[in-house]
Amino acid sequence: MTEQRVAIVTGAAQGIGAAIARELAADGHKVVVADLNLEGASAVAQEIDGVAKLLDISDEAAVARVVGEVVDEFGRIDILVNNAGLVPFTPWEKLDFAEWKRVFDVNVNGLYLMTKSAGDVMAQGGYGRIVNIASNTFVAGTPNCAHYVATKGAYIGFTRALAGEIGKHGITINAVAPGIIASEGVLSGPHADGFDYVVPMQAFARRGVPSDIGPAVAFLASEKASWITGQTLVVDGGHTRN
Ligand code: NAD
Ligand code: 4PL
Repeated sequence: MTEQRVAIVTGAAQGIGAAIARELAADGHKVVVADLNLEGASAVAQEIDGVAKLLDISDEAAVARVVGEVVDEFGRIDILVNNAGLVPFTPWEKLDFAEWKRVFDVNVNGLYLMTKSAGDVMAQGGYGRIVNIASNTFVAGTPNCAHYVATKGAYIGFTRALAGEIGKHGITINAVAPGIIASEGVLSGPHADGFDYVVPMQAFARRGVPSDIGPAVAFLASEKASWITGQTLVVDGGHTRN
């Protein structure tokens, strides 16, 4: 059994984030389930003996407050999974500057705020595992969400760049790039039609589900992955091969 670690998973009230939270809890970690949706976060936290926190990752003061509360309660942060994000469906003709900025504010600015705040705590402890949830849309060039794909490219660039700066603190930072996954968010919107043309390109003829992503994240968040940093692992059932 490895040491119990303290993990924060953002956007963990549902979908891929909830599956990641369950996987980290199964590995024996204490998981902070952080989300805009406190009710959903509380349900997941209760199930895995974790802690729920109301959090908007794009709100600088809220991020500082939640990270401070976690440090007060547990004395450390070992694992950060930057999963929370907006998954819009916006054809280019409809993509105005307000929509562009809305998605960047959450996906990119939220990534910065969480990593800066929790990463500073990890640096003090001399150990850390950061896993950023990108997307295989960066590889596939998926249409109808150019702003979203641009933010996911930012995750991959940020992961590559920061790895070299925070290794000296014992921190690794990697990205996981899922393919289309039947999360609550995707199933409730027009991205759900994407399965019809993506599934035939995969190596396996079924829809990806959130529990297909959790194990890859948990591995990169484990002590075993100590020699892996700055990398992006595509987890998409073989949809793309890069
Ligand atoms: P989802 O929409 O089902 O769930 C997202 C969760 O994030 C929700 O609980 C929501 O409340 C929360 N959230 C949104 N904005 C937030 C904010 N500002 N602060 C805190 N929490 C916030 O999404 P999902 O499909 O599970 O996707 C999760 C992550 O996985 C996203 O980063 C997404 O880009 C990525 N991803 C999803 C897919 C897919 O096909 N579902 C594929 C590749 C990558
Ligand atoms: C292949 O990340 O990876 C749709 C919606 N299709 O959010 C994604 C694919 C979507 C994806 C994604």
